[in-house]
Amino acid sequence: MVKFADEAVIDVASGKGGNGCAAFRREKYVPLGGPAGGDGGRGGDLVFEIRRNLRTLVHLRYSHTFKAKNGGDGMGSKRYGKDGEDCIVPLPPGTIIRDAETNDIIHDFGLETEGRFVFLKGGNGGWGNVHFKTSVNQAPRTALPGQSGETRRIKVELNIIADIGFVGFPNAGKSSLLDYFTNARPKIAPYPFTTKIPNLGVLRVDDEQDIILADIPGIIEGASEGLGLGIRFLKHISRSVGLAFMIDLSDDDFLESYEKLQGELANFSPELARKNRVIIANKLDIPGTGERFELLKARHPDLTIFGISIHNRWGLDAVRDAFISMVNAADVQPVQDSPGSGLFQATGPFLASEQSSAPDDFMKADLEDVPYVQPEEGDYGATVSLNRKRKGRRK
Ligand SMILES: Nc1nc2c(ncn2[C@@H]2O[C@H](COP(=O)(O)OP(=O)(O)OP(=O)(O)O)[C@@H](O)[C@H]2O)c(=O)[nH]1
Ligand SMILES: [Mg+2]
Repeated sequence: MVKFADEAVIDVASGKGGNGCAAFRREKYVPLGGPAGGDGGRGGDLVFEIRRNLRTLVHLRYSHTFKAKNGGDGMGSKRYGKDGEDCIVPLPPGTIIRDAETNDIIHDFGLETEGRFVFLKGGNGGWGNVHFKTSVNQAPRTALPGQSGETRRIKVELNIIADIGFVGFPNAGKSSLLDYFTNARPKIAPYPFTTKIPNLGVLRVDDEQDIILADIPGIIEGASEGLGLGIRFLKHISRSVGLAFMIDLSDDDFLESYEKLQGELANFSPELARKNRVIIANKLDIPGTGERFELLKARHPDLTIFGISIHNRWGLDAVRDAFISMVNAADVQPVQDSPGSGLFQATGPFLASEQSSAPDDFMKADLEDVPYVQPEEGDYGATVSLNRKRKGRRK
């Protein structure tokens, strides 16, 4: 697992143009050779480059200043200064650039997965005295200085682009589901707020497609007012194409969970609250949860509800298929235009007998030796476990 930086303040600067030169041609047998001072070279640009294989801002954490090279000065014999080299700052997709002082968004790279963006142009080189020769002034001594470059302090912010974000109360089994579907190994434990920073994992569909799943810390009622770990982590799923609401059927609050979670989401962002979703009712292996599952379905007849047990591996293939359909549907139509909840029809009743039963020692595996990173005060990020690049989507 990698400690993950999702914000950095950096100073960026483009290069200064080189100075023009004031010089004269001095050559044997060429009297009054005239002005021969060359122009200064252009200063380098400060360029942002989106690289799809980058996932973090960790490369901005330790070097804070990025400066393009200055242009070279012009020289005699009409030699021009060299152009300054551009400075390229690599950024992961999903990066937002803000002004460090005002916090205004300067540029949002959104879903762009590659491309270059010239942020600060280098200064032009100054003219050498060859440009100033006129009929009345045949020996100009004027040459212009190079234009200075620009400097700015900016805040670079990363919004993880997950395809599906998990939302749920603490202890519902979100991390367990991520562990089941992906190569990520988040900490799983029978107490609330086990997950303190978001975890990402890749669900491998086939050679052409991967789906990125995001497990974020549990939210509780009042999270939007700062209770629990708050809802700041919701920003990490704000660009996902769909949400999976995880409901713990062994929790006595199971019937109201969905509305409460939805309320917290709406307080964070109405757009997030409108995203396509499925409900996943977990822990069906616990006695008495079957009836609760029926009650939950009756309460939300218009929503897709899957009953699963991660311990017993029940119902998980259907969830996987739903994730794939949700992502594929979003590739065809923009998320904003799609209907909020009507995309998926309710599934048939959960039939335990149809599911393969697997040894329930799953999840009891020793996860203790997985390194766990405690976020520092005021510093939050995510763990990422993305071993495959995404291909063929979101070009
Ligand atoms: N009986 C049963 N327990 C489960 C199942 N899935 C997960 N659990 C248990 O539920 C507890 C919480 O699981 P986590 O995956 O850590 O839950 P979480 O939603 O990530 O919790 P936070 O990180 O605290 O928000 C663990 O003790 C799991 O072993 C299941 O299908 N059946
Ligand atoms: Mg967790």
